[in-house]
Amino acid sequence: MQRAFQPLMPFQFPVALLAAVPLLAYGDAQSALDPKGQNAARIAETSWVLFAGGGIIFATVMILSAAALFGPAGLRSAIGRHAMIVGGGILFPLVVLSALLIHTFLSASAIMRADAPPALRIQVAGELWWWRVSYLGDNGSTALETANEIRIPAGRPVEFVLISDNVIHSFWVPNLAGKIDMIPGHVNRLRVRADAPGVFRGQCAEYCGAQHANMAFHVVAQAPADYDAWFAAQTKPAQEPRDAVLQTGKRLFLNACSQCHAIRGTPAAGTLGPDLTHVGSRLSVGAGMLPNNAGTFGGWIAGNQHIKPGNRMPAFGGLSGEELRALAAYMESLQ
Ligand code: HEC
Ligand SMILES: [Cu+2]
Repeated sequence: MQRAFQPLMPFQFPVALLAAVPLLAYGDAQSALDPKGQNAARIAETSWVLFAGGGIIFATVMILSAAALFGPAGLRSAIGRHAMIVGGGILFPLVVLSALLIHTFLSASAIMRADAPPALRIQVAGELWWWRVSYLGDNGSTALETANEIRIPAGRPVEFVLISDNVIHSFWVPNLAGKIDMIPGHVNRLRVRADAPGVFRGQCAEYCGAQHANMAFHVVAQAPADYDAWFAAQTKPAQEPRDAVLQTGKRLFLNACSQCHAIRGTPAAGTLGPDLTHVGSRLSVGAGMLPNNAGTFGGWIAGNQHIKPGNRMPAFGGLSGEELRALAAYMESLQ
């Protein structure tokens, strides 16, 4: 009979263990066990309390079972007493589970409670398969739109306003907070405060279609003064092409790409894809998939359907090498 899962062969164990090593090494940029914000710290604490509680109970039950099976007759009859069954079987779980439940409720309500009005509201919309990021002004209108990267001032409370107009996504930056769904027709809010400057990776945590696993982003927490400087630079229109190659790139862009992408300061005003006004200043290309440089821009433009099959951008494989280089250089120049 065929079994769905064959047991691991002895030589496969070390291989499986080795495969887990990169996961551990990668752990700190995207790990719920390495909290870098208040909200995540509460969740990590709750996990450890539950883990320790479960561990102690498991060990106790195992020891009692061993004693009941193999212990001397006196011990075995002590374990079999009526009081032991009522105490260990009913009272103990009631008390311990209630205590753990209360602890969990208290930390959950501390996470939801807003201690101060947020310094900043950022709306994040789950798209297929990328993130539209809008910094909201005081009146709720968009002061700045960008994509796939969220910068926040460290030490300040930030509120994420999470929406979707397509399917359900889930917004998760494990180092900063718990995950929360982005539901069409519904607004969810998430409070986050990063303890210190740092770069954290976020990931869609609800299956949302073919490229769900490649729907990632970065949160960059900066010292407040650096954040203000970044924000001021981002609200400026795009840089004008400095030389002939970049001019060619811009012309090609306005012909082939502007129906889907916006670049402020040019006639390109499409909204179907990410805003590219300062795309060269971001950390990644393709929603966290590739590092950000001229080479990966070129690769993305010509081969994005190989890199991220099914995504909503057509591949431009028919461009000449020269055209592709000009477009990629133009993207890179948009700092
Ligand atoms: C039909 C609409 C459409 C057209 C036309 C289009 N794009 Fe895109 N583009 C998208 C979408 C949608 C994404 C997001 C894909 C994803 O990550 O799932 C995207 C992503 C990108 C990205 C990555 C942005 C980021 O933050 O990761 C770049 C760069 C880009 N496009 C450049 C171009 C260039 C250059 C052209 C013209 C040659 C072009 N696009 C034409 C829809 C389009
Ligand atoms: Cu998603």
